[in-house]
Amino acid sequence: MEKIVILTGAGISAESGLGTFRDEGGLWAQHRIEDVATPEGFARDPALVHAFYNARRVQAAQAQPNAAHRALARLQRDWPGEVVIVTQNVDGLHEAGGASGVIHMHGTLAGALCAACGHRWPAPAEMAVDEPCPACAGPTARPDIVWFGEVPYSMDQIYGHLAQADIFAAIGTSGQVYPAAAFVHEAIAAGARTVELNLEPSAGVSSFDETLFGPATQVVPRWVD
Ligand code: BJW
Repeated sequence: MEKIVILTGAGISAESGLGTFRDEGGLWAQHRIEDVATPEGFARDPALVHAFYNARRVQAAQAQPNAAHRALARLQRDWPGEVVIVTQNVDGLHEAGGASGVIHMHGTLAGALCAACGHRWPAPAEMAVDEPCPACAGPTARPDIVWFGEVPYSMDQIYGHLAQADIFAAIGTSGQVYPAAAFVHEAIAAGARTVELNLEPSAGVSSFDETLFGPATQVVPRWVD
C-alpha cells in the first residue's frame, strides 16, 4: 500500500482568508521578518511580536477550513495506505477540516512556549509581555512558533516519513524556506513520485514530476478525487 506525504504552506489557507507571506501584499510586505519572526526581534521588542501573533491568532480563530483542507482529510480517510500531512502553517485549519496526526513543523498559534524551560501550553487569546510560564514561573512566555534561525519541530519524524514516501505532494508553498523546501529532494531519493499543487510555479518547481496550477480549493479536490 502506498504512502503519501503531503507538505502544505500558506497558499492552502489563502482562500480561508488568511494572508500568505510572500505574495503581493502578504505578511512580509507589511512586517519586517527580522522584527517579528526571529528570536532576536522578540528579544528587542516582545510587545510588537505579541501584537503580530495576537492579531493572527484572532484571524485564525475566525477562519474556516476550505475545500482543499477538507479534501486532504477525505484522502486520509479513504486512501488504502497512509497519508501524512506535514504543515508549515500555524493556523490549525487542517484539524478543523477533519485531518488527523498533522505534523506542525513551524509550531502553532494555539500554543505558548516558555523561552526559559521549554514548557508548552495552550496560548490565551491574547499573550502579553512578561507573561509567566505555568511550569517555571519565569516571565518568559512566547508564541509557540518556529522563527528563522530555530530548528523546526519533528524533523526526525518528518525525514522518517519522507524516506518511506511513495508519493510526495507540496501544496501552496513558495519553496523559499528551508528545510521544508528541500523535502522534495528527500522524497526523490526515496523513489517517490512528486507533485506540486500551487497557484503558480514555486522556486523548486523543476524538481517535481507533475504540476497542477490553480487555486487550492480547485486543484486539491481535483487531485484527491
Ligand atoms: C496559493 C494560493 C491559493 C497563494 N492556492 N496556492 C540560506 C540558504 C538556505 C537556507 C537558509 C539560508 N539562510 C538561512 C537559512 C535557513 C532559513 C531559511 O530557509 N531562510 C530562507 C529565507 C533562505 N530557515 C530557517 O531558519 C529554519 N530553520 C532552520 O533551517 O534550522 C536549521 C535546521 C533545519 C533542519 C534540521 C536541523 C537544523 C526555520 C524557518 C522558520 C520559518 N518561519 C516562518 C514564520 C513563522 C511562522 C508564522 O509566523 O506563521 O514560517 S517564515 C514563513 O515562511 C512561515 C511559513 O511557514 C514559511 C513558508 O512560507 P510558505 O508557506 O511557503 O508561504 P509563501 O507566502 O512563501 O508562499 C505561498 C505560496 O502559496 C505561493 O507560492 C503562492 O503562489 C501560493 N498561493 N494563494 C494555492 N489560493
